[in-house]
Amino acid sequence: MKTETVAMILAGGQGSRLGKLTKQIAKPAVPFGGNYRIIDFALSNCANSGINNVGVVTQYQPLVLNRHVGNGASWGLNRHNGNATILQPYSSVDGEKFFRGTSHAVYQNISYIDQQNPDYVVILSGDHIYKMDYEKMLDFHKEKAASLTVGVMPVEWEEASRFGVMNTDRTDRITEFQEKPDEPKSNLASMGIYIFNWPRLKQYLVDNQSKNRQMDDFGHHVIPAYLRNSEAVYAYKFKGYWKDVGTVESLWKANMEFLNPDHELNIRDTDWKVYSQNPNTTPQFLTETAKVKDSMITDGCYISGEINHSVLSHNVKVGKNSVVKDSVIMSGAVIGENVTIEKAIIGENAKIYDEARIVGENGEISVVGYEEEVGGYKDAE
Ligand code: ADQ
Ligand code: ADP
Repeated sequence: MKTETVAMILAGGQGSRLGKLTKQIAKPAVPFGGNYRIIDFALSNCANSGINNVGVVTQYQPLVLNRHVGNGASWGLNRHNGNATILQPYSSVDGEKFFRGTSHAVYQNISYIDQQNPDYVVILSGDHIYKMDYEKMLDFHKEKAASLTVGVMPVEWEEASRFGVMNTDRTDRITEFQEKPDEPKSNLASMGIYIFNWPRLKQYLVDNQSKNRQMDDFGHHVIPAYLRNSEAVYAYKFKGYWKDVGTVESLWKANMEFLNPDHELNIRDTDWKVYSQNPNTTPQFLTETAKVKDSMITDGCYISGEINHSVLSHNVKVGKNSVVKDSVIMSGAVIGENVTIEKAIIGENAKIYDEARIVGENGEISVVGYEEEVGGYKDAE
């Protein structure tokens, strides 16, 4: 059977910059915006762009991610002969197990892609919050007769060294590319979103592997090799909201922006829905002492305290006289009575005991990790 396009979502990064939040959970599986997990945005984009064959490449702490993604039915990916497939590292004959970098992870999954015999492969990251029609990017790719198209956006100059940056000519052809340079020559950044002609990419990955040349990372190796060989590499300019939520600050900020009813992302748009796999839980319940404003409260929550400008995921409990402000509380967290939480992120299933105070200060966000416990007997020393 012939499939025109296969998407590969890279969801294996450790997310070490999120610290305690990703100790036991892969970054793309981290809850976001109350109802969602980060990877829902990429999965929904695939479904909405008509790409139904999606490989999700995992590596680090994939259990929650596997359970969440399943076969992709929650995103409608199981229609039209498609589905989502979780791709985990396996031991090969030469004993190689873990994916070394982004393109090496694709190299290890050549057989999955080949089974579908596609013309194009769309490479995506599992940790970005955005809505994007990949079909429009594919149209651009075809129009330009490109070998590789990179999704790009201008970023602040101060931020540019965190990204792959490039210069283009008047036809949007990329003439120069630097991966995370100390001294960026441009602020036009790669979003880490690529469309490749599959037969050509496969040739690069296989040939260089057999010649033992480094071809493990898209930004460091594959794009520079394409440019050296004068492949047709083009930049597709994306306009809209896009955020890499790889740090505590960016994750907190993106959640706060999400609370804005006039947010550019417009999650209430019925033409481009963001889907998720939701737990079957009870309706939220606000007791007579609850005070809630300017907040997202998800199913299963049980609130007796005060919630102001905050995002609460599923099944969060907040006890009497507790105040939660400008914060993100992830699924299953239990907050006792007389607790103060402000400018903080509370990880999944964390337990915050009575009287605890968790307040981000001096521009820092206070973080309680996945399943971490704060207060109670621990403070009694
Ligand atoms: P980074 O985001 O720093 O830069 P990287 O850490 O390589 O790139 O991760 C990209 C994605 O792949 C992440 O979602 C990560 O979780 C995942 N990933 C990393 N290693 C993996 C592996 N071995 N197996 C599976 N998944 C893996 C990239 C580009 C830059 C660009 C930015 C935009 O290299 O040029 O500017 O993305 O965010
Ligand atoms: P961060 O930069 O916050 O650590 P990323 O998800 O971007 O988050 O991943 C960073 C790097 O960690 C990637 O280059 C990736 O190859 C590497 N990495 C991914 N998984 C593991 C792992 N299981 N052990 C060690 N390093 C890993």
